[in-house]
Amino acid sequence: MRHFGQPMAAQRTFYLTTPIYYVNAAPHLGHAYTTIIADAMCRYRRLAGDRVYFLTGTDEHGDKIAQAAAGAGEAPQAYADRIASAFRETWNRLGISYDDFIRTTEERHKRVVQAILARLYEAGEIYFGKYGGNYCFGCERFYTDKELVDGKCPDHQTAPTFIKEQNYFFRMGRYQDWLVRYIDERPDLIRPERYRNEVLGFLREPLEDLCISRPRSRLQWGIPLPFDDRYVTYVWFDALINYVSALGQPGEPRRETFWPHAQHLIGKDILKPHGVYWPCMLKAAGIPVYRRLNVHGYWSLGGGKMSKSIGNVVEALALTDTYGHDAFRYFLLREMTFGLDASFSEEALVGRLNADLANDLGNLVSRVTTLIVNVASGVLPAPGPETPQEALVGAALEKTRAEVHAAMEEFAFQRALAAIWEFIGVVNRYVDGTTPWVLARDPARKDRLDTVLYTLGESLRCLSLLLAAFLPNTSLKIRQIIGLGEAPMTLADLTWGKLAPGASVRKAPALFPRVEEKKAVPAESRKAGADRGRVTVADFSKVDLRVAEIVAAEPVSKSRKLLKLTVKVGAEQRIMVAGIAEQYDPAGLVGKKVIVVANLEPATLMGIQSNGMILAASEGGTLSLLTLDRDLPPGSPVK
Ligand code: ME8
Repeated sequence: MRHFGQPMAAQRTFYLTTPIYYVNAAPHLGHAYTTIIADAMCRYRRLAGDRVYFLTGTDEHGDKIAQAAAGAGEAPQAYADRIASAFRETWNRLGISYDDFIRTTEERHKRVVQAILARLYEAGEIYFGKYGGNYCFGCERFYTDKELVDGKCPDHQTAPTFIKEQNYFFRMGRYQDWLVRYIDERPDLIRPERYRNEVLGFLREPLEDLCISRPRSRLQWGIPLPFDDRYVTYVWFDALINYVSALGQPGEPRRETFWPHAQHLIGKDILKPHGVYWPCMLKAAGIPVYRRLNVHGYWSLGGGKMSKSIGNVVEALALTDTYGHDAFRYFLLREMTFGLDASFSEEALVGRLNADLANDLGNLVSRVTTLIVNVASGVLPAPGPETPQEALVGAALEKTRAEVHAAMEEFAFQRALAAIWEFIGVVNRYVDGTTPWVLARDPARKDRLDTVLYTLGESLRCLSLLLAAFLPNTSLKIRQIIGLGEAPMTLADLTWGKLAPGASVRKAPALFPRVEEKKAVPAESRKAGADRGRVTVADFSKVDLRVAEIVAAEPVSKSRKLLKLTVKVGAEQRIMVAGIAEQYDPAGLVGKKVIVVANLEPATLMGIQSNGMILAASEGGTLSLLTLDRDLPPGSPVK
């Protein structure tokens, strides 16, 4: 049976675009980032019930494409066809749910560009003139002296070329005052704030007219001007128009539906064309301005030890095949704060994979499904009476749902994921706190056990929905494990209690197998316990605290409280006996990283020699193991 809990919010129309990427280079990490976050956003909006159109594509005209084709010994069109297919194939492989892929060499695009040019020319918005200026071919635009840093383009670190020729110009300068006012009145037009300020900064300088053409004698590879076929249009005037040309001519249904509901997503490198040229072009052409420009920062390649092999951004993108598309997506979405720069390294990716995906999420799914299969034969029981413990999980879900929603309004993917991981933490603690494996031993507590198992199954259903936009493959796997398969879902189903009792639950294969770090054990940890051994109570600094990984855990026979744990501290393995059996399921402990006292005198407990002590906090009978909030190898010292 389907439930219709909450009324759907009014349907919104959402048109999201990525930049159209130049075909002079293979798809790389930077392109993948923009496209992946666009995909996550569109999936989220579709789940919210919005009418969504997601556009990406390729920018195929201009000097640098012509040069790249010549360098490859190919005709420009054949070259552009080949690279455009590489982009499309990459997005298909990564599961990008784009609705349309526009290429600037398509007729549908050229028609709209020429129509807009003709209209602007007739309206006197375009004139023929002479101009000399400093031109950066990397950016395909002129730079003012003020914008150059030490005489070089700040993005490409190359000296510009002085170009002086007769060309057509768009009277952009006319729109300066209008644009400043337009942005002033709309605090949300350009986000995050820093980029809005940057655009207003550009507009404090006099806005010059925009050169929009190249003589064909110098550049053949472009769209001919409808009013002078000795010229082709210059790259930005061609490229920016893709955002409307993909929707068709005015009057066509798609154009009428989705324009001006456009939100553009770009990297900070192309802020000026999108924040200044494009609104002026739209205004002059009598087309309403887009709704919002969302600007993200730049990835740089970090120099981690594992990453020696990553010399460039294309190799960085190849890691998506090594570690899986969902793990790669998770890293990009979680690691970069939208709007700021971030550093990419294989180590950081593996760290997040192990800590957040294998440990927090993967262990939760495997614990819960193993429990339901082992103690309820894989059939989700109907819940018995609820207690405050269940209410906490329900409240956490509500909070997460609201936080994800607020974060997604801001393109703050990192905040959305952090909120979802808080929910995962709440459910993991709920398992630890309710100890279902203990309840299962007592037939008199079956009602309580049923409530706990139902709560856990329902938590997985909610999690599959929360994760759907971000980790689509993982979300589907979880839904299959809890018997929901590919049944349609919407965010309106994110209310507690919708999973029908009786659902059949399967044991989950590991969603994210841990990746062994290839890193050498830090030198310091190899001498664990050796020369820091003289511990006195007064001299805390002599207590040798280390990160340790639990590799095996089993109950100690005849003891209610003790578990025998095998832990890895640096390169060595040790046995430690810990009084945590009433609070922790042995199977759920494997793979956890904990903090241990490594230089404690050995002690014998129930006949087992314990070589160290595992640290836990406790209050009112509740124990909580000390774990790491960021992954580090076993043996790492704690200071
Ligand atoms: O500029 N970090 O195309 P392009 C983050 N054709 N994002 C990055 C990145 C990095 N290191 N490197 C690239 C063009 N990007 C024009 C656009 S739009 C009408 C025309 C991403 O192939 C980011 O989205 O140089 C950036 O804006 C875009 O790729 C530039 O792609």
